[in-house]
Amino acid sequence: MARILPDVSRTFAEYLLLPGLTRREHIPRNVSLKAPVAAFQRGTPSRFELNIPVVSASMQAVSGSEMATALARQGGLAFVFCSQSIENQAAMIAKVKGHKAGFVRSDTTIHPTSTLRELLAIRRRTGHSTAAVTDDGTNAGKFVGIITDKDFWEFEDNLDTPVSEHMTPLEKVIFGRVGISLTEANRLLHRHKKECLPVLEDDGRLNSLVFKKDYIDHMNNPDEILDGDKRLAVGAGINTHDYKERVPALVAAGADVLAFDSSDGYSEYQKEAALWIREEYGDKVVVGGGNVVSAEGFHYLAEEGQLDFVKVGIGGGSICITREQKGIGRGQASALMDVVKARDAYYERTGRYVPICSDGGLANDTQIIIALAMGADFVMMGRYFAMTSESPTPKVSIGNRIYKPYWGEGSNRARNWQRYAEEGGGDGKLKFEEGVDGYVPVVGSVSEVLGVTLAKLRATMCNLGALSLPQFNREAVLTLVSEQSIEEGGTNNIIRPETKLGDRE
Ligand code: MZP
Repeated sequence: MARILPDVSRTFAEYLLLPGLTRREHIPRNVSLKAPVAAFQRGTPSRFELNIPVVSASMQAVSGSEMATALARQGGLAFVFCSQSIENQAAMIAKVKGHKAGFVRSDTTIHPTSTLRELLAIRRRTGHSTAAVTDDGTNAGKFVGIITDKDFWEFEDNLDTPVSEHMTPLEKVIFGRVGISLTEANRLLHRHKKECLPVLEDDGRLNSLVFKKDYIDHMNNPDEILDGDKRLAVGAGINTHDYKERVPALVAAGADVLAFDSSDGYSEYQKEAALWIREEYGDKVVVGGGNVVSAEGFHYLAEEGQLDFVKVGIGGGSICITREQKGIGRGQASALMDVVKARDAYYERTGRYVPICSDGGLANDTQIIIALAMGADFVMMGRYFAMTSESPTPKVSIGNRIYKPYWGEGSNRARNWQRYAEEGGGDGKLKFEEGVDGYVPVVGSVSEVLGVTLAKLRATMCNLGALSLPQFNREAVLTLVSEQSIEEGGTNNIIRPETKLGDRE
């Protein structure tokens, strides 16, 4: 006979936190939001930590290189989507890695005989206004000059004249040599009042560029996550089909963390693939997986599959219709609490701590806070980031509001049949969808939305008397709420001016 769990499947919206004792030291400035991503043994540090407990979903409409750069700068991590060719995904990873704290590989490079018109076309493609000029037009060619928008007027100068006529030639350029430290490079920029410093090899070839703008960004983003070579950190989604080719390409491109992107990870495919990665790379690669919604699923992946972290959540995603289509899934709060309990017992028994990621279905800031209080080490979100200016989709105007398209990886649009392999029947043909295609309002930049969310998180942690996320989980006392108490929690019995459409919550 089928087994029926005694407890109802619950969602985050059904819980509230009770405040704990707030002491004088409990102020937002003192709160640490560090979160481990890689599994670790009791008493040893995690091999990879986030500075804020937030990652973006491995989805076409969410995580490209722009999202990855923005999120790493804030202290989080993006998982660049894997529903694309290995080459394209590796190129996106390499682009993020090009942001070496200060030293950037030029992506806007031109030949001296190319015209201003050609330069404008390249600039439009890359979105950058400074171009290095090299003898062969590549970013590893001999450096001959630099051209920025200060060197010509698009609507006054003859756009058919060559770049060489307008550029600042090598003789007049302040540059550095390979080996120069970032501090020295920034000092040169400061002293000579320059915006960009080319760094050249001994034989005069272009190595990299250092921008004043990046120095300012760095000073404004003290939480940014860098690898050992001072390059921004980036994650990548992987699947259980082409991992033997995809993983080596992503690792070579510099991916710091990998995560299996699967709607149901409790499978032999995922365990086998995870063990293959461990055998090939040992502890050098941080790899997580999922998704699971039960203690059994957690043990299978964390213990038998030796994964570094486990994602929890099936069917809760904003674009997900898995529960309707197949009748599988579980309320996100119940799933999370069961897995956290299993993880804590496993840690107690073995001394190995496996971080938990709560993935999908977080409808507002409060639910992010509740998920972390319940013991998620970090949260993964799609919709939240799809709404920002850094998601890879174009803005569209509907009525008098600006939106961006957002679609599930299991939708016809994404055609991510590797994530939902069985549904594809292996023949690449869609039998039924598990995700939908829709629009979300545009809300601002990653740093703007995270600024608000994290301010609320820090404030709640202070209310509970917690200065770190593990302490937040230990101190958390939650209560189930009735429908009436939810109503009581909103504004009630007053008249309010109309709320603006598209407000985030
Ligand atoms: P959300 O933040 O938009 O609510 O949910 C994002 C999560 O939904 C992703 O991280 C992934 O686990 C899941 N997802 C992505 N595509 C689908 C689908 O097409 C899906 N069903 O469920």
